[in-house]
Amino acid sequence: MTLDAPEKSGTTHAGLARWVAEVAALTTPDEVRWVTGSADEWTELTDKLVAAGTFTRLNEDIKPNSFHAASSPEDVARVEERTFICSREEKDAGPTNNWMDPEQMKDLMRGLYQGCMKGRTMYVIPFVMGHLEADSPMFGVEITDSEYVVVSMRVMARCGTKILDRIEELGDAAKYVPALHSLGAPLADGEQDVKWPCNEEKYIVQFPEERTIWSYGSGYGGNALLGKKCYSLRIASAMARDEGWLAEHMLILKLISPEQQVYYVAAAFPSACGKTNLAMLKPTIPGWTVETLGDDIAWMRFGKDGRLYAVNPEFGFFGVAPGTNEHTNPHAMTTINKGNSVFTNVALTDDGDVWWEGLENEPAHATSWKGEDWTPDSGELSSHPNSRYCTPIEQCDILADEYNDPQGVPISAILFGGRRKTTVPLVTESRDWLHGTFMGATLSSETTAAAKGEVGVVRRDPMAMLPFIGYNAGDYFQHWVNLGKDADATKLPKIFYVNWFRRDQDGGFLWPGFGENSRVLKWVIERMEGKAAAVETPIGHVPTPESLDVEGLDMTAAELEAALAVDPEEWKAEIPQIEEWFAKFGETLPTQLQIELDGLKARLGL
Ligand code: GTP
Ligand code: SPV
Ligand code: MN
Repeated sequence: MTLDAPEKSGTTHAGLARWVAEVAALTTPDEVRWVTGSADEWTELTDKLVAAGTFTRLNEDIKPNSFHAASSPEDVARVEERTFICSREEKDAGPTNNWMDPEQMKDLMRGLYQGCMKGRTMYVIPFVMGHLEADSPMFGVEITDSEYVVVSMRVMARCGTKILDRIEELGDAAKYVPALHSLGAPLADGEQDVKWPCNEEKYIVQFPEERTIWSYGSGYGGNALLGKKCYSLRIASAMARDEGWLAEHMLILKLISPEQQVYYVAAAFPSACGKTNLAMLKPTIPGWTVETLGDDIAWMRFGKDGRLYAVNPEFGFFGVAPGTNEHTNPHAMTTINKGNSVFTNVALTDDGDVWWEGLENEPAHATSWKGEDWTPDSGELSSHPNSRYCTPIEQCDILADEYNDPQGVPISAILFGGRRKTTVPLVTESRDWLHGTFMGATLSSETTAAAKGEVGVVRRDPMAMLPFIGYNAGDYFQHWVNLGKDADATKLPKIFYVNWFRRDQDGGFLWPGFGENSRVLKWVIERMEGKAAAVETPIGHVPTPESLDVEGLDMTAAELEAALAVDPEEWKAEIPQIEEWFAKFGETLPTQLQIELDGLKARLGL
């Protein structure tokens, strides 16, 4: 889709015009600009960011039309403690979200927003998550005072005049999510701006009943690109509950077998746990091919044929940079090397390229994300562990054609997975939808640098959605249970639980991961086709060592056995943690999940 179109100085949509005027009156920017999505606008804004020192233009011969940015060291990740679900009643936010009364929150934030855009330009970004041609296009309008946000939004979502035109055509029938963002960094007359303006005080707030987002104080990714986590997961999950569909933190991939059979797989792993890598997997087993549909978010609705269809609402990848290289993710490398990308909090090399830990060709000298001299002997990371590339999805060389289909693709299998050093085997097949829902609801993972806070702590992260469920997580579990109850069981995706991150005694990964994960995908497909063997264990079906294709894999029989092992003692130790987790939900915990837990305990002899 080309988004070039003449600039608009306002809108004929009365409701939208009123909201923009109200926000401008409150925040007092110097100027209001309507984002068009044109190529000239991109050039103007990126030039402005270069002049401000926020962006460094990369070497045109290496990465054309691409930029390096370094954030304030205080603004490098999502801030879960500062994220709120402001439903009218506290119980509707549930035990896993921060909550405040919506009116109280608005009073507080109006105080913060008062005059907060002084000295800056206020940009109005009309956007749509998913396809403009969808039956009910999912519109949004983000107001922001950050050029970095405008540029990044243009990569991550379909934005601009074309979208506004459609909103105006639909008039009052156009439903859109108003999403207000400010850096919280007004400029006094003549005051020189800093490279990365933001505010120590941060609020990332969703009003699920009003379908509204207010964000303040951060310029970073998920806190500021409001179409992404705030809309497509937190607000959309509340819409999905009301309307009978699912908004999930999932990648979508297309898998083609040597027999040219096509399967679509969705997978939910917590932040920085391997979605982007699996989405662009380059299979190591002969004859199998993977194409990409999405790497972070899936919206799934039942089709007329009773199958669950998934759409990726995004337009770009906002991927973890460290660890990305020609071996782990060659297709991501091809995508970013085409240019038109923004790199945040990675190192800048002396020849005007970017570098990060794990990338090939380590430079002898670079400028670290902190702006300091860096050499391999510095003893410091050149890049923040949550540094990211922001790149257009249409540049992906293995993007599936179906990406452009507003109906989406029918999902055959859903994988849940997390980072666990112990206990959780490489892959486990659930018995049915309910058992799979139990696996998802009890999913656990070690925390990562994608959110502020301690890294490596095991926590429950249900369906990889802990920071993203826009309502009561107990009700969310019930929603999953209900969808399964109302569906034709033979058409539901089969649910599996994977763990690429199990360790041996020396702390090394037991499973080589990345392209080798194709072996697990093959087993998943063969299970569904009734072709692969499995052993029944208390937690579900796991592969027999012979049923997994390990041809050509450099792994001993003992290592494979360790990767697949289900140790009853480890699982017995897991039970009190699951009980403690479930106890949080009180009456909102679906009885079906309690029954699943009781069944697991019985099978473990407890
Ligand atoms: P978000 O964008 O934060 O939602 O994360 P994501 O789930 O897309 O994570 P991503 O694929 O970017 O992976 C994050 C980290 O996990 C990177 O450092 C990868 O190198 C590492 N990783 C991904 N897949 C594997 C794997 O199969 N094995 C191992 N050991 N590491 C992996
Ligand atoms: C995540 O944290 O899960 C991300 C990055 O995908 S962010 O957009 O910052 O949420
Ligand atoms: Mn994510």
